[in-house]
Amino acid sequence: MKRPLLSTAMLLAAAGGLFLLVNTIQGCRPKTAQAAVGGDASSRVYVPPGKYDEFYNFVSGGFSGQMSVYGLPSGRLLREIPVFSVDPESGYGYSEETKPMLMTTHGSIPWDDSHHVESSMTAGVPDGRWMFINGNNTPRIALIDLGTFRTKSIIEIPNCAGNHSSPFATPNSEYVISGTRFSIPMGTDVERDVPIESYRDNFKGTVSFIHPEPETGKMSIAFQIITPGMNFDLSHSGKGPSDGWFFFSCYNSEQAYSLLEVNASQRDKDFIMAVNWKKAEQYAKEGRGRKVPVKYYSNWYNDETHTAESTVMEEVLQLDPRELKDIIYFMPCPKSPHGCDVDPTGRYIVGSGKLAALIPVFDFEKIKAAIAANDTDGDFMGIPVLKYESVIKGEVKKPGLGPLHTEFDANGNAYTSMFVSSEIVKWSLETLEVLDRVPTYYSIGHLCIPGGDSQKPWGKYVIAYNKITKDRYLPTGPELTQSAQLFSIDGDKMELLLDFPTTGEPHYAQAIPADLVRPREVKFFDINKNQHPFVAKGEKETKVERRGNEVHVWMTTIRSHFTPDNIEGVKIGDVVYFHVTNLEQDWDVPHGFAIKGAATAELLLMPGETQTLKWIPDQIGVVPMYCTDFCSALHQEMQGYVRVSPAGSKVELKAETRNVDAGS
Ligand code: RUQ
Ligand code: CUA
Repeated sequence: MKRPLLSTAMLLAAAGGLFLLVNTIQGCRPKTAQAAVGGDASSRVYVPPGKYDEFYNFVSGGFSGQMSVYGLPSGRLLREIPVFSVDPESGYGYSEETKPMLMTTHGSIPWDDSHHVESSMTAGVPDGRWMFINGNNTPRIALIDLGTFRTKSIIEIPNCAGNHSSPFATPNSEYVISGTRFSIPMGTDVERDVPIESYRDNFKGTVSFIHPEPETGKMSIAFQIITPGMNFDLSHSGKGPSDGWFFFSCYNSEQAYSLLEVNASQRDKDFIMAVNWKKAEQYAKEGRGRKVPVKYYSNWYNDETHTAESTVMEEVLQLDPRELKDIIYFMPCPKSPHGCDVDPTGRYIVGSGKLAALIPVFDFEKIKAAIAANDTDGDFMGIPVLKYESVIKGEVKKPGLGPLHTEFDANGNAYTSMFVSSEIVKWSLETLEVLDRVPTYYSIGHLCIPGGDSQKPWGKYVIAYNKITKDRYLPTGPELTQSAQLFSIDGDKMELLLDFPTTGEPHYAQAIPADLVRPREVKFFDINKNQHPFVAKGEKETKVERRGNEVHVWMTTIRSHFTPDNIEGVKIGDVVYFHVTNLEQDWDVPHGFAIKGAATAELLLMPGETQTLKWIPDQIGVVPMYCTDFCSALHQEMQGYVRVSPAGSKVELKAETRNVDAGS
């Protein structure tokens, strides 16, 4: 009896000591999450039922190829927008109308690795009109219309491989850009079929300037600048005094083509590339480029025909900076820079060297002066390299380990994500002094402040997009959730308020006030403006028609029936196209369309919209179809049948909806 008592006392003493010890250790390590969250954190992110969030947060879905939309500060997931991915819920990428959106020179590519979300801007401020997002793997840029929260256009980028340095925008969305991550040999088949070890001689990079048409959102490539072979990583446009310029981080100035981990980490400094795009644009207009044959797709969704159109482009205009000597300059930047961020005033450019122990801040005034004075340190592959000392404002010393990305508030502060030391570091743009640091859980990649890469940061929050969640959530097997963290930046000290899970690995994001988006919101599509070639604008226009082995059904939905809902005369060997129009003209009344054995997706039809599901019947019998969206009290009655007969059957093709009089 005594022993246990003694043991308990000893245990208590030991536990007390351990507690003290742990507390002491925590003094010089990241605090625990509990210690870091203030008592009122929950009320500061709480959005009561029925109330709206203040900000939309548009977050890349990483390797899921989509973009997701959250409300802030609640962190509630509002929508996943399929972009480079197919979506069985809405039929995006599966319906006949949306298939062209995913067309590329490699055929239909229904997946990509999407990294960076960028706002369309007017006068350097996000305008709530569009979001852009890049596809890394099969180089593409997509434009999402914030009226419909749908992908409006996608352009493929030729002469590009790994479209990572993308799709950052100029202050009036004149251009969004694409910088190639991988340099590659370009040109004819013979010019491209070269030994990998001829990298230095044959491999080139490109940065492309893509113009989104303001009225339609259609995208085309205005011009493409050829660069020495290396890797472009990230970029941002100049603004204010540096408007007309674009800045790209470049690594692998070693021009390695194998084991880059080692071979591309040799030099102390790589580069930030400064591009005078106004000059380049002028040269392009003056015809000083070269039109080079190359195929690429530009896909655009027409909201009136409710159908995507693909245009195959045949050439691109290239500018060669070895001839047009004043369009690009290199600035040395330590070491393997990743993020390339421009402060709200447009004067300072921050390069974040993944392997650097400091953060260089470049001064655009000095860059201009260095260019004017030809203050160079020789050249790199024929491109002038400005002297580091001449273009630098200064360096942030000992910021942390593994700086990746920087965002800004409206008060002259910068916030840099530190991947290796897993923290956000706040520093002053004026003094370059570190002001505050806060741990992230864990290994932050990107970060985002509402408006934080524009001329008008709204501030309030910084959101960390983390690479590792480890022990933060209930485990879900080998794959743990991806996650973000919301911090308040209202005070001098950053304060952790909330963790929230994300879909796919989040990279960059944009957060903008909901008030900017809401005036353009589309509640439904006007059926009178529906120009779909197979629209039925009322039940009287529904019909069924055979064209060889194709059967076309003009079908309508309205609470709570399909017209027609009995179809006979379909035969094995037929290909059936259900062209379904939702006749509703009210907000939030979609209908679904599903048929047994459908191999791809359902259709989820918004009011006033027409979409087409292609169906190849493969079994004889009577096949049910039904509405998948609980649209009304009689939703479960919203159904129908298609009779499928053997090939060569004499059953006549007919379609009807029968009203059986209860009295008869
Ligand atoms: S990159 S961390 Cu595309 Cu920084 Cu994601
Ligand atoms: Cu229509 Cu359920």
